[in-house]
Amino acid sequence: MTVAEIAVVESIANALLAEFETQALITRRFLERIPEDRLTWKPHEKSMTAGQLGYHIAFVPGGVIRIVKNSPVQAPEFANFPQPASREEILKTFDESVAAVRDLLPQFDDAAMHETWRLVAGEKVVLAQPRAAFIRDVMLSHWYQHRGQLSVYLRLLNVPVPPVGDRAQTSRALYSEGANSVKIAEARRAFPIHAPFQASGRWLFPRKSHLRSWFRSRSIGELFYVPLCLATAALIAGSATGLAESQPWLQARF
Ligand code: NI
Repeated sequence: MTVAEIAVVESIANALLAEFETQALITRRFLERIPEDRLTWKPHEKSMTAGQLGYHIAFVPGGVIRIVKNSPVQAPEFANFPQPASREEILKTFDESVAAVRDLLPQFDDAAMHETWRLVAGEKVVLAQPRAAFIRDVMLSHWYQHRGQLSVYLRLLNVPVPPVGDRAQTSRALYSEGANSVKIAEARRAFPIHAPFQASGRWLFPRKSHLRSWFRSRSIGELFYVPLCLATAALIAGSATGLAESQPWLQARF
């Protein structure tokens, strides 16, 4: 089955989960870098503190997936941004969030995803949209917006901002968590055939870790393709340099 075919037959929940899994790995690296001693720092008086922002990012996926279970639901207190006491508290909340998404998201079939989900305040409907659209908007798009916000906080605090496109690490982590067809498709999409060179920024000698991830995310067919390319290059080089005349093994037989 090709990647395109997998995408076509994939349920809405699985497609959202595959994206979430990839992005959760990246997001955790951002949260891990929030300095423990700057949790109450904020860039502007109207801004959240670094701790509040980290906690919000950690809580959002689990909070969203729990709230969409039933419909209608009473609107929670949106302006409630708890101040965590430690980075550990943020990471623990984040891991609980990820576990909740993995557990609850696959329980929604496509019919449930198309159902109109309603948020109410008393009798008044404040939001009504397909369940999938709410998950997409608030669990993912809104989450990315806050991760971008956190990257500015980290920059202002002189903390190196983690890369969001470290494909080698993403691919490696997907594999270490056990491969299934969705994860393999994701890893291969995230880590194309030229990636070790591109990711390393070194076109002749890519980093070992990038090569390893590349190797793990290849199909058997692609693994045959590389020696075939090398052999073809040797044949062309052999005939171009005249080496083929003295080395019969370099003579192409078509
Ligand atoms: Ni928010």
